[in-house]
Amino acid sequence: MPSQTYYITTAISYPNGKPHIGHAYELIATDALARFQRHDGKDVFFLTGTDEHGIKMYQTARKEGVSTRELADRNAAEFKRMAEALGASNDDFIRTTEERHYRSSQAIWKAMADNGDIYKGGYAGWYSVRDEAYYDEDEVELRDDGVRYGPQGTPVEWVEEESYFFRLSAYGDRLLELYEERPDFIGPVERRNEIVSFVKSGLKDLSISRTTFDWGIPVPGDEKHVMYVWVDALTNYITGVGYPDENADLWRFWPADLHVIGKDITRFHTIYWPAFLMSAGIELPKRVFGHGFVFNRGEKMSKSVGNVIDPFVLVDHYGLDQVRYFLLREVPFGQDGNYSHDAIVNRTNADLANDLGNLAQRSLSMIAKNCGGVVPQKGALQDVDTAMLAMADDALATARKAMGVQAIHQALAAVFAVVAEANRYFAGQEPWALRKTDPARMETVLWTTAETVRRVAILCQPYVPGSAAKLLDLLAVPADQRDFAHLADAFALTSGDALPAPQPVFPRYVEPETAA
Ligand code: ME8
Repeated sequence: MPSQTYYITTAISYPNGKPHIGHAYELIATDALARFQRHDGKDVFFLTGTDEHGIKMYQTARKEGVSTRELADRNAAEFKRMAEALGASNDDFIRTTEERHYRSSQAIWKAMADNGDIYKGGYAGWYSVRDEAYYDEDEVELRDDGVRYGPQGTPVEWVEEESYFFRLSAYGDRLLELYEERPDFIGPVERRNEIVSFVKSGLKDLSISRTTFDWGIPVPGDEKHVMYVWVDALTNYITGVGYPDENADLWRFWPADLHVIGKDITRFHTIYWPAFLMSAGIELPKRVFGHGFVFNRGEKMSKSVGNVIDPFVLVDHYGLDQVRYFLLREVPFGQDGNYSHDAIVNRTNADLANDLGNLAQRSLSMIAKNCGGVVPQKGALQDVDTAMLAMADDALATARKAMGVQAIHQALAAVFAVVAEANRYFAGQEPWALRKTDPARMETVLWTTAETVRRVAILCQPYVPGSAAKLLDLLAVPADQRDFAHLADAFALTSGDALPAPQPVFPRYVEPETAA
């Protein structure tokens, strides 16, 4: 039986600058969700990429005195490098300047036009270049500095030009029906409520082309116009799986199971995108999840404040899995969170080095010293042992449920509750004391501990893939027996199997010595 498909995407980032920690956060979280589904037996396709058109790109390039293409090439390369540095397991990386994407965007445009949803008119209204968004008069506020700002706090400018429009106003009722019939379409629930009330307040037709610059995808049949950047940006999700070729092998992944995005772009993904798809007669994605923002000690990061955190520096300094673990465990996914040195050091040392690292190191060292470097003999299990092992099984069920609603922090909490219990088990059973009094029981306790570490390591792979793989290597777990299906007793450690020499997997973070 072919396995069930699972298609997951991140937002595609504007390459008008280098990637920052917000981009890293989204990619790491989506990667954890993708890896989880793969280990859970699904046939996963994971897409990320860059959103290269629009006025923001055009203006930044002019400011920097380079061509828009050069700016896009330079920074898209940085985003690709970030995906590698973060250990992202994306199956493809799409750039909206690729030929395949021109074809796809023009095809969806034609499908919407054929459905009678596109007409030519004149636009006069407010536009935020930073958000690449149109705002209504009542969403714009004139502040003391004499500048008008949109609802996300970015400056807006007045725009008047000939434009094609999408008949968004005709989709209000169908969108409300969608949110009603499929309550899981938007997560978390706060985002859903915001969107429902926005749509209830009435939708206006949407300007979907521009004529004052040419950095975009030409409108089919009227090349004076380029498409509004969000029309082409959203279309990346279907380009990535072969649209408009619905016979493409990858098309089996559509509709997407999950679009992971930041909360600031929920409106585009839960109003415009489903309306475009309905118009073009394409199935809708199953769910859109708007995560929160990561701040630097409570402040919004911005280039002008100079507090932008470079993900490459972060990973070099703390280690990749330390950064991944921190971001996924510390911040409830869906809420805003803070980055700080103290918080990351605390998580690294308390959870990874002390709890999981020490458990593995102490049990494996004892095995190396006292059991001849092979998996210990498993004698008859006592209730404490079976309860310990069962807890790891229960953690899978909890994690699966949590990851299904993108509660990544809860999934991790369930796994680390097993680690905490395993530490209590190990301390309580005192295998070092049993060495003299009951060596057979010592071996059973060490076997149970090592087997718990195996289960925990399998469960940890989505979040800290490199370190989890090292742990599994130390337990000599074959590479093809590391999925969740292998948590079962049938794949448990076999007494007598040779083990490599134990090595520490999670180093403690030690403050670099302050200069004398
Ligand atoms: O919005 N914390 O691109 P983008 C968490 N091109 N997430 C953050 C963040 C922060 N501090 N800052 C940004 C775009 N993000 C469009 C998307 S999708 C068809 C087009 C998130 O480079 C942001 O919410 O501004 C978005 O999901 C992603 O990073 C890319 O942001």
